[in-house]
Order: sequence, then C-alpha cells, then structure tokens
Amino acid sequence: MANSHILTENNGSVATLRLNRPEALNALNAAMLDEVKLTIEAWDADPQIRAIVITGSEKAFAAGADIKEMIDKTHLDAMAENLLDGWYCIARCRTPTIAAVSGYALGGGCEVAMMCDILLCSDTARFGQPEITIGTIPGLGGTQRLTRRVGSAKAMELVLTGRMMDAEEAERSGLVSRVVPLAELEAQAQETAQRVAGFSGAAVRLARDCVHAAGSTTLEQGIALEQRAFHSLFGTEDQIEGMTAFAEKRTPNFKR
Ligand code: DAK
Repeated sequence: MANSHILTENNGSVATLRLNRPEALNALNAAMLDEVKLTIEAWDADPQIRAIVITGSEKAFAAGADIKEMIDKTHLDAMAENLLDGWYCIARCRTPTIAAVSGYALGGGCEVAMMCDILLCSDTARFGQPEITIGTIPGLGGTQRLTRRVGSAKAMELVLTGRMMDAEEAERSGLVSRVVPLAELEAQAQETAQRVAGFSGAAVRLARDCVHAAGSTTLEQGIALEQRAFHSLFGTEDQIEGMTAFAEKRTPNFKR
C-alpha cells in the first residue's frame, strides 16, 4: 500500500515512522491510522528491526485526533467502530519505540507519544490534553498515562484546564525522558534507537516489561518479576557474550 499520511524509513535495525499530514498538524485520522497500524505490526513482526522511532514534523508531532472527522460521530458509532482503538498498536508493539516530539503533541498526539517506551522532545515541544475545550475527555489513555507519569496534581490540572506544557515543564514533571535542541532531535532519536537496537533483544524486552510492570504491580510483585527475569537471562548466549566481552575488554556481539 502506498502511504499518503505517513513516511517510513528502514535502515535495517532501526525503522522510522513519520506522521505526515502537514495541512492538519498531523491530526490523527482513520486513513493515517490504517497506515500506521499496518506498518507498526509489520515492523514488530520483523526480527531485523530492533527499535522504532515515531516522529512528526517540526511544527507538530500530532495536534490530536482529527476533530473534523469526529464531529458527527454518535455514541453508537464510537462504540461500534471502537473509535481510535487501533492506535494501541503502538503500546502493544514489543519492539522498543522512541517518540521524537517537536511542536504540538496534544490530545491523542500526547497519548500516542506516551505509548512509546522512550519520549524525547525538542525544546520547542508543547504537550497537553485539551479535549475538555471541545467537550470531551482524553480517550487514548491520557488520564491514566499522564497521571502515572506526572502525578495526579499536575495531570488533574492539565486535563481539567486543557493548558499546554512547554518542554522544560514536561521534563521537570517527568513526562519526557530528555529535552534536546530542535536541530539535534532527529539525530538524538536515531542514536538512542541505534543504541537500544545494539543490545541483547532478550535483555531489552525483559527490562522493558519490568519497567512497564512497575506502573501496575506492588513493589514486592515488581521485584519478584524482575528477579525472575534477571535469572532467566542467565539462560541466554547474550549474557555469556556480554560478560565475556567485558572481561576480554572488547565490544560484545549480541545475537538476539
Ligand atoms: N483535528 C483536525 N484538524 C486540526 C486539528 C485537529 N486536532 N488541529 C489542527 N487542525 C487543523 C486546523 O483546523 C487547521 O486547518 P485549516 O483551518 O487550515 O484547514 C490546520 O490544522 C492548522 O491549524 P491552526 O490554524 O489551528 O494552527 P495554529 O498554529 O493557529 O494552532 C493549535 C495550532 C494546535 C493550537 C490548534 O490547531 C489547535 O488547538 N488544534 C486542536 C488541538 C486539540 O484540541 N487537540 C485535541 C483533539 S481531540 C478516542 C480516543 C482519543 C480521542 C478521541 C476519542 N476514543 C477511543 C473514542 C482523542 C481526542 C483528541 O485528541
């Protein structure tokens, strides 16, 4: 399928998906979702691809779900179509994902960025959940993911006022991993993806699962999960290779 709402690039171990509806600040519409879903699911099934970068334009990562497309939807339409549910393909993707956000990441755009494992942004980024200003509320996990990241005090204020946060506030409050100058965003995102892609796939997957689990387990359960995961890695060739390479003062050659 020829893509018209996204641009893709694949350099072997790192694949990059760029949201591309400049006329609508990358608003997330159904046609874009079809392309994103097919692409992410195909990449996730490809063992060569070890990290995925998701990005937008300089002006907007995405200014939210496409409001004009949703205006006439009824309650029944939303339920029957499971409206926008397909975007969870990004949260479900087992290949590590890195969001590189510049400009607006609002509503569904902020929610998609938060679905990624690592969230980098430029110093020009602006985040928010402005759904309240159009008579709705976040619908792609915003009330849950934002609250887990920034705490209920700030999440409540952002969700109830629709106020935007700049990059500095987003970093200070724990929404993003790192802020970089706009000119460096792409390079830093690629470098981060390459770095993750170079490690043992098994270790990356388990580390990621454990960090994600911390949001929904007790400390005891999380530590038990981590311990089991840690022990299991001693059954991999990559653990032997990593430790042997350290002892031999060379770069490890991870296989899987
Ligand atoms: N949808 C559709 N078009 C949009 C858009 C959006 N979210 N955001 C911007 N655009 C379009 C504008 O209409 C305009 O198009 P033309 O008028 O030129 O045709 C073009 O992009 C440029 O936008 P502006 O002229 O407004 O640009 P400015 O620089 O002046 O302002 C802005 C930028 C980002 C502050 C402004 O565009 C804005 O406030 N945009 C809307 C932001 C917003 O409210 N986002 C939240 C959308 S609601 C669900 C799950 C999730 C959701 C819903 C349901 N279920 C599971 C059921 C999610 C909902 C949302 O995300």
